[in-house]
Amino acid sequence: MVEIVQGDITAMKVDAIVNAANPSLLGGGGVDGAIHRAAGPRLKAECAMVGGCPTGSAKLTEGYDLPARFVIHAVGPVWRGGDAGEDELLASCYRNVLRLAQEHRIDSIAFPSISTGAYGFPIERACGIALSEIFRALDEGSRLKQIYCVCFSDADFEVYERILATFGE
Ligand code: AR6
Repeated sequence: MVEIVQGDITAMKVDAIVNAANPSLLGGGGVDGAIHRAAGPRLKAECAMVGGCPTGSAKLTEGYDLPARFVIHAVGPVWRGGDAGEDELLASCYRNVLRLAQEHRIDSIAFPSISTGAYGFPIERACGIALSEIFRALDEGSRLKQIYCVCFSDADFEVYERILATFGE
């Protein structure tokens, strides 16, 4: 049900993929740039109408040219050393994505590793937060049937696999 995969999130055939966006929602580098390139210009047009998204929150749009029907744009925190509320903001990001998935009757979803690229959040700590929130939502009766965590690098994939194993214990 929760599966770690390695690759490009834009290729995922799921109801929704999650974007690691910035508060403008107008695109950027990393996974955000890849999603906008693959979805085509209509995505940016819809994002411009949404009018931004605060850190720790999430907004849903159509997926346009992507295989996924929806994109859920989540804005993670910039890492500032760990004492600036980063853990709670990242957890809030995942909770808001999971709430939107429930509201929009989404059965399958793919997450990138939010905040751990350009925003500098340490991968192990971010992964623990991501998996805790995902398993909490499942415990609380989320309708999600398939949840993928898509890792871009070998190193991130290994971290996710190792930390996922501790959740079954
Ligand atoms: N598929 C899956 N994961 C990817 C892909 C992809 N195609 N491309 C990169 N990643 P980042 P952030 C991984 O920097 O840290 C943007 O400019 C990447 O290796 O994309 O939340 C936004 O506009 C890393 O593990 O997002 C914001 O300004 C993870 O995705 C800012 O970056 C997240 O890295 C957000 O920074």
